[in-house]
Amino acid sequence: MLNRRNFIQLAGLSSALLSVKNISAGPAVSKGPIVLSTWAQNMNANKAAWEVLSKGGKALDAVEAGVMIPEADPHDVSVGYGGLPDRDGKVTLDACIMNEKGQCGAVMALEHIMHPIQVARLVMEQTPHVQLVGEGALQFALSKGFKMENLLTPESEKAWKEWLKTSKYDPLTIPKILEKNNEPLPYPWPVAMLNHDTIGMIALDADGNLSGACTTSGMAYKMRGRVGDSPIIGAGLFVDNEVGAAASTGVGEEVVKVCGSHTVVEMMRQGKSPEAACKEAVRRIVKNNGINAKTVQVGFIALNKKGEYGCYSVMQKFTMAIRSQKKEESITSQSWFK
Ligand code: SD4
Repeated sequence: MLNRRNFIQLAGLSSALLSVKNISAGPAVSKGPIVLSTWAQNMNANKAAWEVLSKGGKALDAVEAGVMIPEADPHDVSVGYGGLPDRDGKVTLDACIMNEKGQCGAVMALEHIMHPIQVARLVMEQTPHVQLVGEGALQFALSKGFKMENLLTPESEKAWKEWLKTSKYDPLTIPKILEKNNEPLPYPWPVAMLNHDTIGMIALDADGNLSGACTTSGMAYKMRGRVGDSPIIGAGLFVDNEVGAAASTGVGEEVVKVCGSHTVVEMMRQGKSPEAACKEAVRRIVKNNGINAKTVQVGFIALNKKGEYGCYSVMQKFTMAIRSQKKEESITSQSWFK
């Protein structure tokens, strides 16, 4: 299995190739189905989505199956099982899903359920609502036959107890660490690094339909009850089947403030390439944060109806995983701050 360092190195290589290609060939494009995910390590998740897409399956089923991989992976400390808890030691999950008809569902601050994305899909398909939160979301999940599980692994509990010694909530230290070490960080990663593995996945199927999913345990050691961008339609995820789809990762508060993924899709509607559309959302985040912008990491991924795709981030080292008929790779995003 590739470790994070290998992924990042691979990403660096691909990025060099891609940037050369982009100069002459315009936006990267895929003919036929394609799936994109935030972060290189989600190539595994793309693989599960590709199982569905390559057989002519629906983008909606593909993204659901795809994001269930990190949800069940105890080593992914930003999603589902093994996700780092809030400051009170509770693992609380945020997820949303959106289909080609503009239908969507979300759960926020859901506890004890391994696959929040499945619950989000049921909110979309079987309730008159779009969002269920906390206790109500849990009751709904249990009524649909989901089992309560302990999602706090011994490793994440240990990390939380270690964090309690200082209790300093500091999502903004990651970029500082990354800047200092111009190298991929060795495992085990510093806790601050662990805030950036949320999966946002968007896909185009063989019928030309788009769907997306986003799932996370949110920022590590957040306040109890805090909800980020990931389960918010228009922030962590947005799909408009006439235009394209987008998803985000990073400091959710900043994404919410600019309706990030919706902004990206609207920019594509106005004719921008996926990368340029992501860049415009990033520009607004940078503008909002003034001199502190360099301490905020946010990354966007985007895909349009033609199969063109791209990404862009505030800080360096954001990566995107791609799977299509021709490609299984990860690329490193262009970033506002070099
Ligand atoms: C949040 N956007 O809750 C998420 C955090 C994230 O990888 O992306 N983690 O704000």
